[in-house]
Amino acid sequence: TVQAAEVPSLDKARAFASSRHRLFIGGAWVDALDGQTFATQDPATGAHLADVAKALEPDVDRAVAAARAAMEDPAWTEMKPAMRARLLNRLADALEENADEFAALETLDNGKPVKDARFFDLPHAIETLRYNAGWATKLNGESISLSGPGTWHAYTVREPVGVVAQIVPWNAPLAMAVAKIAPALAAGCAVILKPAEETPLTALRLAHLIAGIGFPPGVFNLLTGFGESAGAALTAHPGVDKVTFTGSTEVGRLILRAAAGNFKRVTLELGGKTPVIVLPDADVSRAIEGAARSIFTNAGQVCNAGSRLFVHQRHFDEVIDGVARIAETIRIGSGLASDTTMGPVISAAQRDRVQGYVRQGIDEGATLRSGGKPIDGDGWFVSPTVLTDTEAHMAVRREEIFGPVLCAMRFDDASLDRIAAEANASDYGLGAVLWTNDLSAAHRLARKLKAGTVRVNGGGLDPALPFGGFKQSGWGRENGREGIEAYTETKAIAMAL
Ligand code: TXE
Repeated sequence: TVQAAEVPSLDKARAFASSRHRLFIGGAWVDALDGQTFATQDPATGAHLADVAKALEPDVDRAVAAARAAMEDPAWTEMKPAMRARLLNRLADALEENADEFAALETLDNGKPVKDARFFDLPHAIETLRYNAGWATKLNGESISLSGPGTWHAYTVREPVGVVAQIVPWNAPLAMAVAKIAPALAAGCAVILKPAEETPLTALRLAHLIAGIGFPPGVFNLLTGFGESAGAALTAHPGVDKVTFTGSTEVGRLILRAAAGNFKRVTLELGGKTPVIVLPDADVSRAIEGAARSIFTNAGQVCNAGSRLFVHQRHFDEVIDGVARIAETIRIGSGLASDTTMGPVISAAQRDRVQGYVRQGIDEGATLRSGGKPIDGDGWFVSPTVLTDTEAHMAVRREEIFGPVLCAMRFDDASLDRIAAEANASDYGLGAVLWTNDLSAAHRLARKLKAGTVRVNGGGLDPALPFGGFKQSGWGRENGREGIEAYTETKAIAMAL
Protein backbone atom coordinates (compact mmCIF):
# COMPACT_ATOMS: atom_id res chain seq x y z
CA THR A 1 0.00 0.00 0.00
CA VAL A 2 1.19 3.44 -0.82
CA GLN A 3 0.80 6.16 1.77
CA ALA A 4 -1.10 9.16 0.49
CA ALA A 5 1.38 11.45 2.22
CA GLU A 6 4.13 10.35 -0.18
CA VAL A 7 2.31 11.61 -3.25
CA PRO A 8 1.12 15.22 -3.10
CA SER A 9 -2.62 15.62 -3.75
CA LEU A 10 -3.23 11.86 -4.03
CA ASP A 11 -6.31 12.20 -1.81
CA LYS A 12 -7.71 14.85 -4.11
CA ALA A 13 -7.00 12.69 -7.15
CA ARG A 14 -8.68 9.67 -5.56
CA ALA A 15 -11.70 11.76 -4.59
CA PHE A 16 -11.97 13.05 -8.15
CA ALA A 17 -11.62 9.53 -9.60
CA SER A 18 -14.50 8.26 -7.49
CA SER A 19 -16.76 11.25 -8.13
CA ARG A 20 -19.60 11.20 -10.65
CA HIS A 21 -18.36 11.74 -14.21
CA ARG A 22 -20.50 13.07 -17.00
CA LEU A 23 -20.08 14.34 -20.55
CA PHE A 24 -19.26 18.00 -21.16
CA ILE A 25 -21.40 19.31 -24.03
CA GLY A 26 -22.27 22.90 -24.92
CA GLY A 27 -20.81 24.24 -21.67
CA ALA A 28 -22.83 21.89 -19.41
CA TRP A 29 -22.19 18.58 -17.65
CA VAL A 30 -24.72 16.02 -18.84
CA ASP A 31 -25.28 12.27 -18.53
CA ALA A 32 -25.12 10.11 -21.63
CA LEU A 33 -28.60 10.17 -23.22
CA ASP A 34 -29.33 6.56 -22.37
CA GLY A 35 -27.61 6.86 -18.99
CA GLN A 36 -24.93 4.22 -19.65
CA THR A 37 -21.58 4.26 -17.88
CA PHE A 38 -18.45 2.11 -18.00
CA ALA A 39 -15.83 1.22 -15.40
CA THR A 40 -12.09 1.87 -15.60
CA GLN A 41 -9.32 0.08 -13.68
CA ASP A 42 -6.08 1.01 -11.94
CA PRO A 43 -3.44 -0.81 -14.03
CA ALA A 44 -1.14 -1.22 -11.00
CA THR A 45 -3.73 -3.28 -9.11
CA GLY A 46 -6.47 -4.19 -11.57
CA ALA A 47 -8.92 -2.68 -9.08
CA HIS A 48 -11.95 -0.61 -10.03
CA LEU A 49 -11.02 3.04 -10.37
CA ALA A 50 -13.88 5.07 -11.83
CA ASP A 51 -17.28 4.97 -13.49
CA VAL A 52 -17.53 7.17 -16.51
CA ALA A 53 -20.37 8.21 -18.83
CA LYS A 54 -20.48 6.17 -22.02
CA ALA A 55 -21.20 8.37 -25.02
CA LEU A 56 -23.00 6.77 -27.96
CA GLU A 57 -24.06 8.09 -31.35
CA PRO A 58 -26.91 10.34 -30.06
CA ASP A 59 -24.41 11.97 -27.66
CA VAL A 60 -22.03 12.50 -30.56
CA ASP A 61 -24.88 14.24 -32.44
CA ARG A 62 -25.45 16.51 -29.45
CA ALA A 63 -21.77 17.38 -29.13
CA VAL A 64 -21.43 18.08 -32.86
CA ALA A 65 -24.51 20.34 -32.74
CA ALA A 66 -23.01 22.25 -29.79
CA ALA A 67 -19.65 22.64 -31.54
CA ARG A 68 -21.34 23.76 -34.79
CA ALA A 69 -23.32 26.34 -32.82
CA ALA A 70 -20.06 27.61 -31.29
CA MET A 71 -18.64 28.07 -34.80
CA GLU A 72 -21.63 30.36 -35.52
CA ASP A 73 -21.40 32.22 -32.22
CA PRO A 74 -19.79 35.67 -32.56
CA ALA A 75 -18.60 35.33 -28.95
CA TRP A 76 -16.13 32.81 -30.41
CA THR A 77 -15.84 33.61 -34.11
CA GLU A 78 -15.27 37.32 -33.46
CA MET A 79 -13.19 36.90 -30.35
CA LYS A 80 -9.88 38.71 -30.78
CA PRO A 81 -6.94 36.36 -31.25
CA ALA A 82 -5.30 38.04 -28.25
CA MET A 83 -8.26 36.98 -26.12
CA ARG A 84 -7.95 33.38 -27.33
CA ALA A 85 -4.30 33.56 -26.30
CA ARG A 86 -5.31 34.87 -22.89
CA LEU A 87 -7.78 32.04 -22.32
CA LEU A 88 -5.15 29.44 -23.22
CA ASN A 89 -2.63 31.10 -20.91
CA ARG A 90 -5.23 31.07 -18.14
CA LEU A 91 -5.73 27.37 -18.73
CA ALA A 92 -1.95 26.86 -18.53
CA ASP A 93 -1.91 28.72 -15.19
CA ALA A 94 -4.80 26.62 -13.87
CA LEU A 95 -3.04 23.41 -14.91
CA GLU A 96 0.14 24.58 -13.23
CA GLU A 97 -1.71 25.37 -9.99
CA ASN A 98 -3.21 21.88 -9.98
CA ALA A 99 -0.18 20.03 -11.35
CA ASP A 100 0.24 17.72 -8.33
CA GLU A 101 -3.35 16.55 -8.50
CA PHE A 102 -3.16 16.01 -12.28
CA ALA A 103 0.06 14.01 -11.90
CA ALA A 104 -1.45 11.78 -9.21
CA LEU A 105 -4.59 11.30 -11.30
CA GLU A 106 -2.54 10.41 -14.39
CA THR A 107 -0.66 7.79 -12.37
CA LEU A 108 -3.85 6.26 -10.97
CA ASP A 109 -5.33 6.08 -14.46
CA ASN A 110 -2.34 5.18 -16.64
CA GLY A 111 0.11 3.65 -14.14
CA LYS A 112 3.21 5.67 -15.05
CA PRO A 113 5.60 6.69 -12.24
CA VAL A 114 4.19 9.82 -10.64
CA LYS A 115 7.53 11.60 -11.04
CA ASP A 116 7.32 11.11 -14.80
CA ALA A 117 3.78 12.48 -14.83
CA ARG A 118 4.67 15.43 -12.62
CA PHE A 119 8.01 16.34 -14.21
CA PHE A 120 7.45 15.39 -17.82
CA ASP A 121 3.78 15.13 -18.83
CA LEU A 122 2.59 18.12 -16.80
CA PRO A 123 5.32 20.62 -17.78
CA HIS A 124 4.98 19.49 -21.39
CA ALA A 125 1.22 20.06 -21.38
CA ILE A 126 1.60 23.47 -19.72
CA GLU A 127 4.29 24.55 -22.16
CA THR A 128 2.21 23.34 -25.11
CA LEU A 129 -0.68 25.57 -24.02
CA ARG A 130 1.61 28.59 -23.70
CA TYR A 131 3.41 27.88 -26.98
CA ASN A 132 0.14 27.68 -28.92
CA ALA A 133 -1.29 30.70 -27.11
CA GLY A 134 1.59 32.59 -28.72
CA TRP A 135 0.50 31.49 -32.20
CA ALA A 136 -3.09 32.74 -31.83
CA THR A 137 -1.97 36.29 -32.68
CA LYS A 138 0.42 35.25 -35.43
CA LEU A 139 -1.71 33.23 -37.84
CA ASN A 140 -1.26 35.56 -40.77
CA GLY A 141 -1.65 35.08 -44.50
CA GLU A 142 0.56 36.48 -47.23
CA SER A 143 0.25 39.19 -49.79
CA ILE A 144 0.80 37.68 -53.24
CA SER A 145 2.20 39.40 -56.30
CA LEU A 146 0.19 38.50 -59.38
CA SER A 147 1.10 39.50 -62.91
CA GLY A 148 1.54 43.20 -63.55
CA PRO A 149 1.78 45.77 -60.79
CA GLY A 150 -1.39 47.76 -60.32
CA THR A 151 -3.67 45.15 -61.89
CA TRP A 152 -4.35 42.84 -58.94
CA HIS A 153 -4.48 43.00 -55.17
CA ALA A 154 -4.17 39.46 -53.85
CA TYR A 155 -3.66 38.02 -50.39
CA THR A 156 -4.39 34.97 -48.28
CA VAL A 157 -6.02 34.63 -44.87
CA ARG A 158 -6.06 31.66 -42.53
CA GLU A 159 -9.47 30.71 -41.18
CA PRO A 160 -10.24 28.06 -38.56
CA VAL A 161 -11.05 24.71 -40.16
CA GLY A 162 -14.22 24.42 -38.05
CA VAL A 163 -15.39 21.57 -35.84
CA VAL A 164 -12.57 19.20 -34.95
CA ALA A 165 -12.92 15.71 -33.46
CA GLN A 166 -9.80 14.82 -31.46
CA ILE A 167 -9.24 11.18 -30.52
CA VAL A 168 -6.36 10.41 -28.18
CA PRO A 169 -4.74 7.28 -26.75
CA TRP A 170 -3.87 6.17 -23.24
CA ASN A 171 -0.06 6.32 -23.10
CA ALA A 172 0.20 10.04 -22.29
CA PRO A 173 -3.45 10.95 -21.88
CA LEU A 174 -3.18 14.55 -20.67
CA ALA A 175 -0.17 15.57 -22.75
CA MET A 176 -1.73 14.12 -25.91
CA ALA A 177 -5.09 15.75 -25.27
CA VAL A 178 -3.47 19.14 -24.71
CA ALA A 179 -1.24 18.76 -27.79
CA LYS A 180 -4.45 18.57 -29.81
CA ILE A 181 -6.70 21.00 -27.94
CA ALA A 182 -4.18 23.85 -27.66
CA PRO A 183 -3.50 24.50 -31.37
CA ALA A 184 -7.17 23.89 -32.29
CA LEU A 185 -8.42 26.49 -29.80
CA ALA A 186 -5.60 28.90 -30.62
CA ALA A 187 -6.68 28.71 -34.28
CA GLY A 188 -10.33 29.40 -33.36
CA CYS A 189 -11.80 25.92 -33.95
CA ALA A 190 -14.43 24.16 -31.84
CA VAL A 191 -13.29 20.88 -30.32
CA ILE A 192 -14.83 17.55 -29.41
CA LEU A 193 -12.29 15.53 -27.46
CA LYS A 194 -12.58 11.78 -26.98
CA PRO A 195 -10.02 10.37 -24.57
CA ALA A 196 -9.13 6.66 -24.63
CA GLU A 197 -11.58 4.44 -22.77
CA GLU A 198 -8.72 3.21 -20.57
CA THR A 199 -7.72 6.70 -19.35
CA PRO A 200 -10.46 9.33 -19.32
CA LEU A 201 -9.72 10.95 -15.95
CA THR A 202 -7.23 13.74 -16.66
CA ALA A 203 -9.29 14.83 -19.68
CA LEU A 204 -12.34 15.00 -17.42
CA ARG A 205 -10.44 17.00 -14.82
CA LEU A 206 -9.13 19.29 -17.57
CA ALA A 207 -12.70 19.88 -18.77
CA HIS A 208 -13.54 21.12 -15.26
CA LEU A 209 -10.72 23.66 -15.55
CA ILE A 210 -11.79 24.67 -19.06
CA ALA A 211 -15.37 25.15 -17.81
CA GLY A 212 -14.12 27.82 -15.42
CA ILE A 213 -11.83 29.67 -17.82
CA GLY A 214 -14.31 31.62 -19.96
CA PHE A 215 -14.49 29.86 -23.34
CA PRO A 216 -17.96 30.35 -24.90
CA PRO A 217 -20.22 27.26 -24.60
CA GLY A 218 -19.65 24.54 -27.21
CA VAL A 219 -16.08 25.61 -28.01
CA PHE A 220 -14.79 22.65 -26.02
CA ASN A 221 -16.76 19.43 -25.60
CA LEU A 222 -15.71 16.16 -24.00
CA LEU A 223 -17.12 12.74 -24.81
CA THR A 224 -15.93 9.75 -22.82
CA GLY A 225 -16.66 6.49 -24.56
CA PHE A 226 -15.33 3.67 -26.69
CA GLY A 227 -13.54 3.83 -30.00
CA GLU A 228 -15.86 1.59 -31.97
CA SER A 229 -18.96 3.56 -30.91
CA ALA A 230 -18.25 7.19 -29.92
CA GLY A 231 -14.97 7.36 -31.86
CA ALA A 232 -16.36 5.82 -35.03
CA ALA A 233 -19.49 8.03 -34.91
CA LEU A 234 -17.32 11.15 -34.60
CA THR A 235 -15.09 10.24 -37.51
CA ALA A 236 -18.08 9.53 -39.78
CA HIS A 237 -20.18 12.54 -38.72
CA PRO A 238 -20.95 14.98 -41.56
CA GLY A 239 -20.91 17.87 -39.08
CA VAL A 240 -17.22 17.32 -38.27
CA ASP A 241 -14.72 19.17 -40.48
CA LYS A 242 -11.47 17.64 -39.27
CA VAL A 243 -10.27 14.61 -37.31
CA THR A 244 -6.98 14.47 -35.47
CA PHE A 245 -6.02 11.09 -34.12
CA THR A 246 -3.17 9.45 -32.26
CA GLY A 247 -3.33 5.68 -31.95
CA SER A 248 -2.86 2.45 -33.83
CA THR A 249 -2.14 2.24 -37.55
CA GLU A 250 -5.11 -0.08 -37.91
CA VAL A 251 -7.56 2.45 -36.48
CA GLY A 252 -5.83 5.19 -38.50
CA ARG A 253 -6.93 3.33 -41.65
CA LEU A 254 -10.52 3.03 -40.38
CA ILE A 255 -10.53 6.76 -39.70
CA LEU A 256 -9.35 7.60 -43.21
CA ARG A 257 -12.19 5.56 -44.66
CA ALA A 258 -14.77 7.10 -42.34
CA ALA A 259 -13.48 10.60 -43.05
CA ALA A 260 -13.88 10.14 -46.80
CA GLY A 261 -17.66 10.72 -46.58
CA ASN A 262 -17.36 14.49 -46.37
CA PHE A 263 -13.61 14.73 -47.06
CA LYS A 264 -12.68 15.68 -43.52
CA ARG A 265 -9.22 17.03 -43.06
CA VAL A 266 -7.22 14.36 -41.26
CA THR A 267 -4.07 14.40 -39.14
CA LEU A 268 -2.80 11.01 -37.98
CA GLU A 269 -0.03 10.16 -35.52
CA LEU A 270 0.32 6.40 -35.69
CA GLY A 271 2.81 3.77 -34.67
CA GLY A 272 6.58 3.68 -34.88
CA LYS A 273 9.59 1.38 -34.81
CA THR A 274 12.29 3.94 -34.13
CA PRO A 275 15.87 2.88 -34.91
CA VAL A 276 18.62 3.93 -32.51
CA ILE A 277 21.98 3.87 -34.31
CA VAL A 278 25.29 3.87 -32.41
CA LEU A 279 28.17 4.76 -34.76
CA PRO A 280 31.81 3.79 -34.02
CA ASP A 281 32.79 7.20 -32.63
CA ALA A 282 29.81 7.58 -30.28
CA ASP A 283 30.15 8.51 -26.62
CA VAL A 284 29.31 4.97 -25.53
CA SER A 285 28.21 5.63 -21.96
CA ARG A 286 25.77 8.32 -23.08
CA ALA A 287 24.55 6.09 -25.88
CA ILE A 288 23.87 3.25 -23.42
CA GLU A 289 21.93 5.49 -21.10
CA GLY A 290 20.02 7.09 -24.00
CA ALA A 291 19.19 3.77 -25.65
CA ALA A 292 17.83 2.36 -22.38
CA ARG A 293 15.78 5.48 -21.65
CA SER A 294 14.40 5.49 -25.17
CA ILE A 295 12.86 2.01 -24.89
CA PHE A 296 12.07 1.70 -21.17
CA THR A 297 10.44 5.09 -20.45
CA ASN A 298 6.69 4.71 -19.89
CA ALA A 299 7.21 0.92 -20.08
CA GLY A 300 7.92 1.29 -23.79
CA GLN A 301 4.43 2.60 -24.48
CA VAL A 302 5.69 5.52 -26.52
CA CYS A 303 5.09 5.88 -30.25
CA ASN A 304 8.69 6.90 -30.91
CA ALA A 305 10.26 4.48 -28.42
CA GLY A 306 13.69 3.39 -29.66
CA SER A 307 12.73 -0.24 -30.20
CA ARG A 308 15.44 -1.23 -32.73
CA LEU A 309 19.04 -0.73 -31.62
CA PHE A 310 21.78 -0.90 -34.27
CA VAL A 311 25.27 -0.86 -32.74
CA HIS A 312 28.63 -0.85 -34.49
CA GLN A 313 30.43 -4.12 -33.72
CA ARG A 314 33.24 -2.27 -31.94
CA HIS A 315 30.81 -1.32 -29.13
CA PHE A 316 28.12 -3.96 -29.46
CA ASP A 317 28.97 -6.07 -26.40
CA GLU A 318 29.59 -3.06 -24.19
CA VAL A 319 26.34 -1.36 -25.23
CA ILE A 320 24.21 -4.49 -24.84
CA ASP A 321 25.78 -5.26 -21.44
CA GLY A 322 25.13 -1.66 -20.38
CA VAL A 323 21.50 -1.61 -21.52
CA ALA A 324 20.85 -5.03 -19.95
CA ARG A 325 22.39 -3.82 -16.67
CA ILE A 326 20.09 -0.80 -16.66
CA ALA A 327 17.13 -3.09 -17.44
CA GLU A 328 17.99 -5.21 -14.42
CA THR A 329 18.14 -2.23 -12.08
CA ILE A 330 14.73 -0.87 -13.10
CA ARG A 331 12.31 -0.99 -10.20
CA ILE A 332 8.93 -2.21 -11.35
CA GLY A 333 5.89 -1.38 -9.28
CA SER A 334 3.03 0.99 -8.58
CA GLY A 335 3.66 4.38 -10.12
CA LEU A 336 2.67 5.90 -6.76
CA ALA A 337 5.68 4.39 -4.93
CA SER A 338 8.60 6.79 -4.79
CA ASP A 339 11.24 4.23 -5.82
CA THR A 340 9.34 2.89 -8.85
CA THR A 341 11.04 3.58 -12.15
CA MET A 342 8.70 1.53 -14.34
CA GLY A 343 4.96 1.20 -13.80
CA PRO A 344 2.54 -1.33 -15.25
CA VAL A 345 1.43 -1.44 -18.87
CA ILE A 346 -2.06 -0.17 -19.55
CA SER A 347 -4.10 -3.39 -19.53
CA ALA A 348 -4.02 -7.15 -19.21
CA ALA A 349 -4.48 -7.32 -22.99
CA GLN A 350 -1.43 -5.10 -23.56
CA ARG A 351 0.65 -7.20 -21.12
CA ASP A 352 -0.34 -10.40 -22.95
CA ARG A 353 0.37 -8.79 -26.31
CA VAL A 354 3.88 -7.76 -25.26
CA GLN A 355 4.62 -11.17 -23.71
CA GLY A 356 3.33 -12.80 -26.89
CA TYR A 357 5.81 -10.83 -29.00
CA VAL A 358 8.71 -11.82 -26.73
CA ARG A 359 7.77 -15.50 -26.95
CA GLN A 360 7.36 -15.30 -30.70
CA GLY A 361 10.76 -13.58 -31.05
CA ILE A 362 12.46 -16.34 -29.06
CA ASP A 363 10.62 -19.03 -31.04
CA GLU A 364 11.83 -17.44 -34.27
CA GLY A 365 15.47 -17.57 -33.10
CA ALA A 366 16.14 -14.36 -31.16
CA THR A 367 18.32 -14.60 -28.04
CA LEU A 368 16.89 -13.39 -24.75
CA ARG A 369 19.58 -11.25 -23.16
CA SER A 370 17.55 -9.81 -20.29
CA GLY A 371 14.03 -9.80 -18.82
CA GLY A 372 11.31 -11.52 -20.81
CA LYS A 373 9.72 -13.25 -17.86
CA PRO A 374 6.06 -12.79 -16.96
CA ILE A 375 5.39 -11.01 -13.66
CA ASP A 376 2.61 -12.61 -11.66
CA GLY A 377 0.27 -10.91 -9.27
CA ASP A 378 -2.26 -8.11 -9.40
CA GLY A 379 -1.66 -5.36 -11.87
CA TRP A 380 -0.31 -5.64 -15.39
CA PHE A 381 3.48 -5.65 -15.35
CA VAL A 382 6.07 -6.60 -17.94
CA SER A 383 9.81 -6.86 -17.31
CA PRO A 384 12.19 -4.75 -19.40
CA THR A 385 13.49 -7.06 -22.10
CA VAL A 386 16.49 -7.10 -24.42
CA LEU A 387 16.58 -9.43 -27.43
CA THR A 388 19.65 -9.93 -29.60
CA ASP A 389 20.19 -11.91 -32.82
CA THR A 390 16.95 -10.60 -34.25
CA GLU A 391 16.45 -10.75 -38.01
CA ALA A 392 14.71 -8.27 -40.27
CA HIS A 393 11.85 -10.68 -41.08
CA MET A 394 10.87 -11.33 -37.44
CA ALA A 395 7.64 -9.82 -36.07
CA VAL A 396 9.57 -8.31 -33.14
CA ARG A 397 11.64 -6.32 -35.63
CA ARG A 398 8.78 -5.30 -37.92
CA GLU A 399 5.76 -4.66 -35.70
CA GLU A 400 5.19 -2.08 -33.03
CA ILE A 401 5.29 -3.94 -29.69
CA PHE A 402 4.47 -0.91 -27.54
CA GLY A 403 6.17 -2.40 -24.51
CA PRO A 404 9.66 -2.36 -22.93
CA VAL A 405 11.19 -4.72 -25.50
CA LEU A 406 14.40 -3.85 -27.32
CA CYS A 407 15.67 -5.65 -30.43
CA ALA A 408 19.43 -5.22 -30.81
CA MET A 409 21.52 -5.76 -33.96
CA ARG A 410 25.21 -5.31 -34.73
CA PHE A 411 26.67 -3.85 -37.89
CA ASP A 412 30.23 -3.94 -39.19
CA ASP A 413 32.03 -1.15 -41.03
CA ALA A 414 29.07 -0.69 -43.28
CA SER A 415 28.58 2.45 -45.31
CA LEU A 416 26.06 5.02 -44.15
CA ASP A 417 23.90 3.94 -47.07
CA ARG A 418 23.75 0.37 -45.76
CA ILE A 419 22.98 1.50 -42.22
CA ALA A 420 20.24 3.79 -43.52
CA ALA A 421 18.79 0.99 -45.65
CA GLU A 422 18.58 -1.32 -42.62
CA ALA A 423 17.08 1.38 -40.43
CA ASN A 424 14.61 2.30 -43.16
CA ALA A 425 13.51 -1.33 -43.62
CA SER A 426 10.24 -0.71 -41.78
CA ASP A 427 6.68 0.26 -42.66
CA TYR A 428 7.01 2.98 -40.06
CA GLY A 429 8.92 6.26 -40.22
CA LEU A 430 8.24 8.21 -37.05
CA GLY A 431 11.61 8.77 -35.41
CA ALA A 432 15.30 7.90 -35.53
CA VAL A 433 18.09 8.46 -33.02
CA LEU A 434 21.81 8.71 -33.80
CA TRP A 435 24.72 8.51 -31.38
CA THR A 436 27.88 9.88 -32.93
CA ASN A 437 30.43 12.67 -32.62
CA ASP A 438 31.14 12.74 -36.34
CA LEU A 439 29.27 15.85 -37.46
CA SER A 440 29.42 15.01 -41.11
CA ALA A 441 28.19 11.44 -40.61
CA ALA A 442 25.38 12.72 -38.35
CA HIS A 443 24.03 15.14 -40.93
CA ARG A 444 24.53 12.84 -43.90
CA LEU A 445 22.79 9.96 -42.14
CA ALA A 446 20.00 12.21 -40.86
CA ARG A 447 19.20 13.10 -44.47
CA LYS A 448 19.08 9.46 -45.54
CA LEU A 449 16.67 8.31 -42.82
CA LYS A 450 12.97 8.12 -43.59
CA ALA A 451 11.75 9.53 -40.28
CA GLY A 452 9.73 12.54 -39.18
CA THR A 453 12.16 13.35 -36.38
CA VAL A 454 15.88 12.55 -36.23
CA ARG A 455 17.57 13.15 -32.89
CA VAL A 456 21.35 13.22 -32.59
CA ASN A 457 22.90 12.53 -29.18
CA GLY A 458 19.63 13.01 -27.32
CA GLY A 459 17.18 15.86 -27.54
CA GLY A 460 13.56 15.67 -26.56
CA LEU A 461 10.04 16.55 -27.45
CA ASP A 462 9.19 20.23 -27.70
CA PRO A 463 5.97 21.99 -28.66
CA ALA A 464 7.97 24.02 -31.19
CA LEU A 465 9.39 20.97 -32.98
CA PRO A 466 7.17 19.42 -35.68
CA PHE A 467 6.25 15.86 -34.76
CA GLY A 468 4.84 13.19 -37.07
CA GLY A 469 5.78 10.41 -39.38
CA PHE A 470 6.84 9.31 -42.82
CA LYS A 471 5.21 6.22 -44.35
CA GLN A 472 2.68 4.34 -42.21
CA SER A 473 3.44 6.44 -39.13
CA GLY A 474 0.84 8.93 -40.18
CA TRP A 475 -0.33 12.00 -42.01
CA GLY A 476 0.73 15.54 -41.25
CA ARG A 477 2.59 17.04 -38.32
CA GLU A 478 1.68 18.22 -34.86
CA ASN A 479 3.54 20.95 -32.95
CA GLY A 480 5.35 23.94 -34.37
CA ARG A 481 3.96 26.27 -37.02
CA GLU A 482 2.85 23.35 -39.17
CA GLY A 483 0.93 21.90 -36.23
CA ILE A 484 -1.27 24.93 -35.76
CA GLU A 485 -1.60 25.70 -39.47
CA ALA A 486 -3.14 22.24 -39.82
CA TYR A 487 -6.18 23.65 -37.97
CA THR A 488 -6.70 26.33 -40.60
CA GLU A 489 -7.96 26.61 -44.16
CA THR A 490 -6.15 28.99 -46.47
CA LYS A 491 -8.39 31.39 -48.32
CA ALA A 492 -6.98 33.31 -51.27
CA ILE A 493 -8.63 36.64 -52.00
CA ALA A 494 -7.85 38.35 -55.30
CA MET A 495 -9.22 41.64 -56.55
CA ALA A 496 -8.84 43.15 -60.02
CA LEU A 497 -7.87 46.76 -59.47
O1 TXE B 1 -5.20 1.59 -29.90
P1 TXE B 1 -6.43 2.27 -30.61
P2 TXE B 1 -5.20 0.43 -28.77
C1 TXE B 1 -0.66 1.21 -30.89
C2 TXE B 1 0.21 0.33 -30.04
C3 TXE B 1 -0.79 -0.46 -29.25
C4 TXE B 1 -1.87 -0.68 -30.29
C5 TXE B 1 -3.23 -1.00 -29.76
O2 TXE B 1 0.97 -0.51 -30.86
O3 TXE B 1 -0.27 -1.68 -28.78
O4 TXE B 1 -1.91 0.54 -30.99
O5 TXE B 1 -3.67 -0.01 -28.81
C6 TXE B 1 -9.90 5.13 -30.36
N1 TXE B 1 -12.83 4.96 -34.61
N2 TXE B 1 -0.84 2.53 -30.30
O6 TXE B 1 -6.04 -0.70 -29.20
O7 TXE B 1 -7.56 1.30 -30.70
C7 TXE B 1 -9.81 4.58 -28.98
O8 TXE B 1 -11.04 4.73 -28.32
C8 TXE B 1 -12.38 6.02 -33.92
C9 TXE B 1 0.13 3.52 -30.69
O9 TXE B 1 -5.52 1.06 -27.48
O10 TXE B 1 -5.91 2.89 -31.86
C10 TXE B 1 -8.70 5.43 -28.39
O11 TXE B 1 -9.23 6.70 -27.98
N3 TXE B 1 -11.62 5.92 -32.82
C11 TXE B 1 -0.22 4.85 -30.20
C12 TXE B 1 -7.75 5.63 -29.58
O12 TXE B 1 -8.55 5.35 -30.72
C13 TXE B 1 -11.28 4.68 -32.40
C14 TXE B 1 -1.00 5.03 -28.99
C15 TXE B 1 -6.51 4.74 -29.59
O13 TXE B 1 -6.89 3.40 -29.57
C16 TXE B 1 -11.70 3.54 -33.09
C17 TXE B 1 -1.93 3.95 -28.74
C18 TXE B 1 -12.52 3.71 -34.25
N4 TXE B 1 -12.96 2.69 -34.97
C19 TXE B 1 -1.80 2.75 -29.37
N5 TXE B 1 -11.20 2.45 -32.46
C20 TXE B 1 0.71 5.98 -30.52
N6 TXE B 1 0.89 6.29 -31.80
O14 TXE B 1 1.23 6.62 -29.65
C21 TXE B 1 -10.48 2.89 -31.41
N7 TXE B 1 -10.53 4.25 -31.35
